[in-house]
Amino acid sequence: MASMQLHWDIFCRVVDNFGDIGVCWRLSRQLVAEHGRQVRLWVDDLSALHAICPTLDGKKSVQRVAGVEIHHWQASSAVNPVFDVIIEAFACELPADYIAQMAATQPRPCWINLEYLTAESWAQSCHGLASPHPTLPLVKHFYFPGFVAGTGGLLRERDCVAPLDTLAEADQALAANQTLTVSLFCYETAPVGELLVAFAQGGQPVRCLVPPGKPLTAVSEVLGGDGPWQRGQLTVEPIPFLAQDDFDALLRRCDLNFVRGEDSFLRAQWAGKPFVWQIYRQDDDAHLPKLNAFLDLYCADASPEAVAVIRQMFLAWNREGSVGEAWADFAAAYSAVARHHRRWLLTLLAQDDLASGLVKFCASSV
Ligand code: TRH
Repeated sequence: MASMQLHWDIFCRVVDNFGDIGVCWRLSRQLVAEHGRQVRLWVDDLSALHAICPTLDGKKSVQRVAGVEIHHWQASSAVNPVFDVIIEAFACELPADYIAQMAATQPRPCWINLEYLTAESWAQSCHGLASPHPTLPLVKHFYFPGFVAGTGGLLRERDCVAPLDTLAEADQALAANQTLTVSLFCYETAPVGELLVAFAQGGQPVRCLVPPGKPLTAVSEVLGGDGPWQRGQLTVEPIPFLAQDDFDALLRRCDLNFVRGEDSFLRAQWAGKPFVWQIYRQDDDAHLPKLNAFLDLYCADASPEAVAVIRQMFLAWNREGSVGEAWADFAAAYSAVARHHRRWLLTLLAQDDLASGLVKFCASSV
């Protein structure tokens, strides 16, 4: 069966937060469920996986969940035998003895470095590049997720996007001046205080759902105490940290999602509703070109009205402008933003998804 590359190893080191494991967990499950692959997922921090997959037993070094064989990856872990495809997520560095075993295996395994998602154009030129090992007869390939042709596509499971006509119906229902339900998943550096004031003073009731961790800490610092809170037009409700599939369902139910990082950023797009992204901050503002590259793509075919309010809101939420002004304009243009988002989804849905692209890429690169 080696010729169909049945066996896949995915290695993940949790740098911080949940995005690294969030991506690897989705990819692992999809390879099993939609591509019939057998997947071992090696993760160095089981508690991060447990948070997004509560059925996992955080004390077991090996276990199977959703058809994925999950291993607690420790310095002492014996990783063998060598599998057909090896995914090194986000340059997490494979164990040296495993690399030596890979070099001694025939046929040679397909070795992929799965990169972070970026809309910057260099991702296209770097996608698929080969990097020969300096001393061993091995080649690693760089696989770049992306929004456009020539990249590795986006993680998208079958049926993760609701039919677009049902999304349009929800948008019309909202136009009747109902309460706007908002999820707030952000870093502590977001201008949360400004946003809450803008919600409270806005022209429409807002129900804001806040998960634990950085988002709730930021909200508690502004409003005091543990909540729930009520201020003017705004009610704020703390919610539990959800299993990943339940989090996705929450994004689909909300009218607007504030998301962050990489994985929730993409999920909010699949949810089909207007969203606002807080990008993971980098030294020397290196995150800003990445944010602008996404805005350029996302807004390329938008109406002038939608372009202006989306840019203003995303930039303000990333501390490049006033959130109060941005929110008033964004809220007023909600329907135009929602319509634009559905058109954007149509263009994304025309792409091959990342897991399918990866399966094809690996088959063709050995
Ligand atoms: O947690 P993050 O901030 O992760 C980040 C980014 O991936 C960033 O690019 C990376 O460099 C950094 O980590 C190290 O945000 P992200 O990417 O949105 O991941 C959050 C994950 O948590 C996502 O898979 C959704 C999941 N989640 C749940 O499963 N349940 C929940 O209740 C919530 C709030 C999130």
